[in-house]
Amino acid sequence: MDVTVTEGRGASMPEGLDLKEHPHRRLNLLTGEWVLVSPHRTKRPWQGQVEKVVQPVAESYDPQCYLCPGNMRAGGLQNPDYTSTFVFDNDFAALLPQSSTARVNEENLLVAEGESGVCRVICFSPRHDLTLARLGQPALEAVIDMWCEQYLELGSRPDIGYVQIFENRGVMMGASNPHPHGQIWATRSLPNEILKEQAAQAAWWARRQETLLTAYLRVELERAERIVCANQHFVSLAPFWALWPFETMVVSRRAVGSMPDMTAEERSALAAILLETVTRYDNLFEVSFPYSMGFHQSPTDGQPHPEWHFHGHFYPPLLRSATVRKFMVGYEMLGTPQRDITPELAAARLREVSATHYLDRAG
Ligand code: H2U
Ligand code: ZN
Repeated sequence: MDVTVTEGRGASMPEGLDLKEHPHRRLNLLTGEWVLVSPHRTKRPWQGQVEKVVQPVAESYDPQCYLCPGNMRAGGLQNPDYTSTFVFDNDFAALLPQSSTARVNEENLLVAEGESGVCRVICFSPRHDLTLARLGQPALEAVIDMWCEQYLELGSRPDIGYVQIFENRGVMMGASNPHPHGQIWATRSLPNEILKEQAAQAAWWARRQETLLTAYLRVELERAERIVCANQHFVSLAPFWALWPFETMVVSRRAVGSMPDMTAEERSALAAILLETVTRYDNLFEVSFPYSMGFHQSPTDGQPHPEWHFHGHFYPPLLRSATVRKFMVGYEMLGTPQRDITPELAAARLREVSATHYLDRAG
């Protein structure tokens, strides 16, 4: 897909397209889907819903929390007195390992398939009051080690084709509890997003013997305008096709398929880039920044996946302040997702804020 870009403001439509000014659509290379960008629209007034400002919780232990060490869970089981990370099978799992995998097909009109899988909950820390942004490097490295173990354990099972690791952060994203935790859903079949990314990456690889994200990262590093932060092994950037206002993607510089394929140094650099990304998020509006995040890694379906390039997605809902969020409704449900603020502006905002957490700054 060729996109002609005209730099600067001078160009008048329809001959030139100024991505800073003119309505346009951008192609998501990973999914093959378009996103509508309306940069001229950022000044529209807002009289809609105002969200509550969420600050990190104060207590390091909450006797009512079902994730704190030693506490009773809603499912009736008691948590151990864990001191680092803690993983357990979700008491209200959306998937069950023993489900039938039979197919139903009535006249090619009513098509269904049994789905089996495993759902787990991961506590990142025994401390109730910490978020990913407040964990610190050693604790986050322990979380990464645990993500690796889970990916290997679940992924090695013949009935698991994909291991999705993710975190919902904040009430705005539907997180049920402020205690720092994430989830794993491991399924027999490949989830929708993975199928799309799989097809795009495989097509690119077949033609070029280079991963799609290796090529994409090269262009982004040359242009620099969408880079949020970077270290020796990872880059955090606002993707050209970002859909959420402050969406970012964390991409490994080396084309590794999954976390366990990373060297110890790379894993430690992954912890550092994740910490910096979420710290910059918190600093944007000086609140505990809500998001859904997760990692896209090689499927564990027993096939070779040279095309897969590890990356993480952060999808935060906040738009212009701590209290105004983006809704994916109307045209976005019925037509195409749309954004106002450009990814270039969002990346600049995230670069401008400090890499030191606002709660750690004196004064
Ligand atoms: P979220 O905050 O992202 O919703 O994750 C919490 C998960 O924890 C949720 O899937 C599970 C819920 O089913 N859970 C338990 O397994 N046991 C409990 O005691 C409460 C919540
Ligand atoms: Zn707790």
